[in-house]
Amino acid sequence: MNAKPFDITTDVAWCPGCGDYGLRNIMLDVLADLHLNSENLCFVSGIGQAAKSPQYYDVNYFNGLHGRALPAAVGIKAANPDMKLIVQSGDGDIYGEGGNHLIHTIRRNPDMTVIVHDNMVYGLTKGQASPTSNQGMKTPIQTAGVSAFPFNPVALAITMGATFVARGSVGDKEKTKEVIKAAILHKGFALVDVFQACVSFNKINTHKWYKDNTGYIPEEHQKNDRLKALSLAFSEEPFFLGIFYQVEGIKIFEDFISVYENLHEPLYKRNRNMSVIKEIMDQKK
Ligand SMILES: Cc1ncc(C[n+]2csc(CCOP(=O)(O)OP(=O)(O)O)c2C)c(N)n1
Ligand SMILES: [Mg+2]
Repeated sequence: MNAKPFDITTDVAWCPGCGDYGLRNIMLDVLADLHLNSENLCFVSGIGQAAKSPQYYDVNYFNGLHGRALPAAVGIKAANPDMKLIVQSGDGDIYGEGGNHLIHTIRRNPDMTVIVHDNMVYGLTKGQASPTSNQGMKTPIQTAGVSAFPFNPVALAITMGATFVARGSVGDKEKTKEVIKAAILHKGFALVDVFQACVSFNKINTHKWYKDNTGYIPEEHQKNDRLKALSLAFSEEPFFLGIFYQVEGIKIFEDFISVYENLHEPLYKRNRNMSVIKEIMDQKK
């Protein structure tokens, strides 16, 4: 018998010492503590080492194309608004290839939690720069050092109107667990950027680097103060951890879907009326 619900014994393709294990352990505790019903829970990811995470839990999941976790997640929400959705993927996947989807998914405020393994590198493809890589970092592709300045996911999410924005660090299991739990319980779009080391391909942002360069948001911070949240998001000394911004009671994506106005039954359960579909198609001939 497995020790924790949602745990499975399986071959894991991560390097020894990878921060992905730490986030996996955090997530197994979070899922157990929240007593989520596995039938109404779906994980979604894209491609990358981090994106393999859902394969290592005993859950329903959808593995999309690289960068395409969010459109798939929005589609699942539209077909079944009752589904609890957790997107878990990498910084390259969500902020790089999927960056445009992130911007526009935030604007819709779907009720889902997006957890990003932020190791500041493309791990799976062996160490190219990701959007969050430090300027100057040398990689097998960026041999003279990364010229672009880093993407700031927390500031972007606050600016776009995400209704919950936080950052955790795998190095602090207990506090990161609480942040992720709050994100999952939040109604609306929640982004949790999670700092973690890539021991094989990022020799700069090590476990020690994350420890030395992070600090918690002061307790007196009012989570609904958006401008203050934004100024905390710009800090790099330290990079703050905790909940930057949370606002409740904002209408969610699902509330705008007209087919649910008078009938709650999820679309996927409804019978298709083929004669109506045929009529529409015939009109287009
Ligand atoms: C369209 C497309 N472009 C590029 C790739 C190659 N590719 C696969 S994973 C990946 C980067 C993954 O980085 P990240 O999301 O940070 O995950 P990590 O491996 O670091 O956990 C890339 C570039 C791909 N699979 N598909
Ligand atoms: Mg990465």
